[in-house]
Amino acid sequence: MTLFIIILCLVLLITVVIQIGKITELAGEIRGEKDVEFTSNYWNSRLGMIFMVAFLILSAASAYYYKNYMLGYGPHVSASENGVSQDQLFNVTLVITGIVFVLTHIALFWYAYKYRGRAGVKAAFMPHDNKLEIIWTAIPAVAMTVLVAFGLNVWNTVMADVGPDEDHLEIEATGSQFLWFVRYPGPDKKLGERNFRKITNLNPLGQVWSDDANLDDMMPTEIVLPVNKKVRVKITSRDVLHNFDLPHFRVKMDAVPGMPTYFVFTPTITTQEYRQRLRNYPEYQLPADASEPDGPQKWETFEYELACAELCGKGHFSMRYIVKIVEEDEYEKWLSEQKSFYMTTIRNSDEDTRIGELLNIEIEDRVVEFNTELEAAIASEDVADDILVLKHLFFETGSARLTENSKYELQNIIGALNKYPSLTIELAGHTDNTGDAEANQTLSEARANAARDYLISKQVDAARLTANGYGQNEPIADNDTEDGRQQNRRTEMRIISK
Ligand SMILES: [Cu+2]
Repeated sequence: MTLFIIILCLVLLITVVIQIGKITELAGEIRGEKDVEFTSNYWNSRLGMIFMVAFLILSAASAYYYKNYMLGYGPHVSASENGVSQDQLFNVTLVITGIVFVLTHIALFWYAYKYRGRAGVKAAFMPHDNKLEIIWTAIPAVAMTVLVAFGLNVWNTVMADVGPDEDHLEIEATGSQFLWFVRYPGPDKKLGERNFRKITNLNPLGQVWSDDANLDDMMPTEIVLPVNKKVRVKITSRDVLHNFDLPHFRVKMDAVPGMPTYFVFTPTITTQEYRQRLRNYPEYQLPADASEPDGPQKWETFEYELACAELCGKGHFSMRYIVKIVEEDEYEKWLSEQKSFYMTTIRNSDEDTRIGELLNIEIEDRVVEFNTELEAAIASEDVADDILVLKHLFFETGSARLTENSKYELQNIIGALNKYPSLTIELAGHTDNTGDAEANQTLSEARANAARDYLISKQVDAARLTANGYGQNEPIADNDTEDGRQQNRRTEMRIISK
């Protein structure tokens, strides 16, 4: 029924329009049709001229009004090296096409005005004109050639890869519905191998754990980069097409599933410097949050950002990632605080394919940990600080046989003795209180001696080493709990003289 009424309404509407047309025609005939047409032409051509002027003025005015918001103008100079030439190319194109835009619009409306239909004037008939054809083909051809040549030159510079031995930082960005995974290579400066078949909830990039290069890779929650350092971003996608877009650096590249792409750029303005630039413009002196007029201003809260510039699905908008450009020393500090993804998330989980293995990365961590404690002890005046528990020195159960992995801890002691030539130490063995006290005493002595013997076998001067067993007499924790007993079964390195 509703449909019928709608159709009926439409039919009536069309009839009314046709009738109005007929009446207008009739009225024209009565008044003299030609006169009506010429009057209409006269007004249309004049109104067209007014429209043209208003249109050109408003176009220019709006561009001027918003200039401090647009990339490449006002405070938004390019924050990367490559962006400077891209902005230049854009401006040259804008000037050339801008001139053509203004001239063609003036010509369009001027001709409509000048050659409007008038009484007693007939249109000229122009069958063909070679000269005109040549002119209006040659001018755009030359303009296009100039623009394309300039553009190709910029393209080749911007898209150049890093040289084989060029100093640069390589990171990886993987687009996924709907977030970015950004991976840093860790101290080995190598990104580990990936295999999409290994992707799980815990391992979103499908990192292959048998590849040592993966073990120190990090996945921070923001991108931090040092200023004036060349960065190569390896861009991949896990599902659909995404686009890696850093507008302030004029960096933009598709993230294509199964086909890694890259972009090389050098940031030149730190986040702090960029904020200071914005600060000079009234547009950025407004409160960042309108409901908090006394809160921080827009320039203070500015952050560079990574966006996805491909409409990749309904959560597309959420693919925002903060990018911070900082000075070199601040970057080094930030980097040293980042943790390996494998060590924090995968190690000893169900997905760890290397459980039970002592990894190089762990050995290195232990070296750092040991040396930090040692240096604190050397620097300290307090005698209590001179006792270092050897946390990674172990013996087989009930015996004085050193476990295989204990050699790394003993190696740390050798390193300390080499570094500090006047250092002499005591190796102190301790047990918990389970079993016979006398047996514990003997075991602790045997263990301390085993550690000492090992060091002597590695060319350490025996005069710098003493070994003593303390049995169960010096607990550092409660012997009533398993955790406490474990802490009490220990070997210490006691500094005798520094
Ligand atoms: Cu996306």
